[in-house]
Amino acid sequence: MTADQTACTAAVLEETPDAAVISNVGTASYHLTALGDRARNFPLTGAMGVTTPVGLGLALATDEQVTVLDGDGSMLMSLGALSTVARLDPSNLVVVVMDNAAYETTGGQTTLSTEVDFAGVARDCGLSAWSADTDEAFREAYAEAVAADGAGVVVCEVAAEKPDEYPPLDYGHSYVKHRFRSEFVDG
Ligand SMILES: Cc1ncc(C[n+]2csc(CCOP(=O)(O)OP(=O)(O)O)c2C)c(N)n1
Ligand SMILES: [Mg+2]
Repeated sequence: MTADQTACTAAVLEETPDAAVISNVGTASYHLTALGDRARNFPLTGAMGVTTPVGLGLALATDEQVTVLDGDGSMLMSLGALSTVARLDPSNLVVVVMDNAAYETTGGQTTLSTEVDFAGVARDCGLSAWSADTDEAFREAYAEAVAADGAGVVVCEVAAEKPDEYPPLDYGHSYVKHRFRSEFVDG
């Protein structure tokens, strides 16, 4: 069974409407952007593998809710970041791993996520972790992770697909950066 990435991304925005949302390059950012423009969205448009580290840095710099929408390929690339998240353990950080078992953005090549228990790794690092493979289970797990003490990881098994339609990021990346930054520094 797999959850629907659009529905789960929408659930994040419904459960935590004011959250800063850092989304992985590609599919995760397409799903987020498809739900509308938001100054508190930070869609990464370059390197994969840094989504969770960027979210961790932000969570340490603000008391507000920070939610990462990572991909399985990106998470595999920086798996060690989970041990740093556990050590620093900001309770305003939730890392969601949208696990579609593929590098969907670059053509759907299979990843090794089927060999890796992300929730188990997160727990071994000392984090609270949840797994979900339906929209309802994801919403419940996400709400629990937000409410829990300490940082949390929610692994969501999703179908490998892009949203039907999503607006292009037709403004510059530096505009996104400055708009996002002003929310936390100047806002
Ligand atoms: C450091 C780096 N390596 C490779 C790429 C090319 N690339 C962009 S998205 C992507 C796939 C990402 O896979 P995953 O994190 O599982 O996200 P999905 O596309 O499945 O949502 C790749 C290989 C990149 N942008 N940056
Ligand atoms: Mg993937």
